Amino acid sequence: MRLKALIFDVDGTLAETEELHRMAFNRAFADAGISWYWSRTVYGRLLKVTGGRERILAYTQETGTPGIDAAALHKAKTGYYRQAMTGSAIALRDGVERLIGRALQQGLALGIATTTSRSNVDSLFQATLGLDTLDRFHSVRTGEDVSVKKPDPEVYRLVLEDLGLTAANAIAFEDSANGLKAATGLGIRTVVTPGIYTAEDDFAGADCILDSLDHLLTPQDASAHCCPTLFPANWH
Ligand code: XBP
Ligand code: MG
Repeated sequence: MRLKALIFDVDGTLAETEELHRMAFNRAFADAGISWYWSRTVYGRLLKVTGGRERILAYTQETGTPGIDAAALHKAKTGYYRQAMTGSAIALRDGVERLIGRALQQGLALGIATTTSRSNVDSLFQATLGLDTLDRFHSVRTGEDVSVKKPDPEVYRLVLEDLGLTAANAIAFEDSANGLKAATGLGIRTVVTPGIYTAEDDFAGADCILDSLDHLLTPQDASAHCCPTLFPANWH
């Protein structure tokens, strides 16, 4: 089936954002007078729970902490994340900008399928490619649009519906086992670029695992990395 769309996860795939998320969580805890601190080790484990509010709830249960208002804490965290993103020198992962440019050049549709909120997607684009680039995405679906977050495929289903396409027309880009499950749950072919927190995840079922999306942009590289069959011959 003809390739018509590329659908991107955000956190970990477009950019390594999880350290900013972690710092924002910790700042929200400190400001609320809660004595939690999520180290990298703890956060790496907690990332298996997708969604920031859900992650707070899971930790509340795990630690048996009384009196936690997960929704309020998560709202504060989102504010701190925006602030941190605004002042940060965050960079997109290798190959992301060129891949988006190539897709637009080739007339492919672009989608976003993420667990995070729309405001966090906006913050990242504001700090990197600009909101005008985000406007060129034909579908942006977030954790706020779904009743169940990844690994459930709902967010991908919404993006495909928006685009009026089937799974066979799209390729998804993910960095985590939860994201991979969400995309492949609908039969979408998936390229995985493992990130700092997901290197040890199980990526069985991925069509291609790359350390960088740069490899998709030159023919020799793509052949060497098992991707030539995913993209049309005129792709490079
Ligand atoms: C990433 C996540 C997100 C972020 C935090 O999942 O799980 O929850 O860690 O975002 P994916 P929020 O990359 O698979 O979409 O706090 O805004 O939920
Ligand atoms: Mg991700």
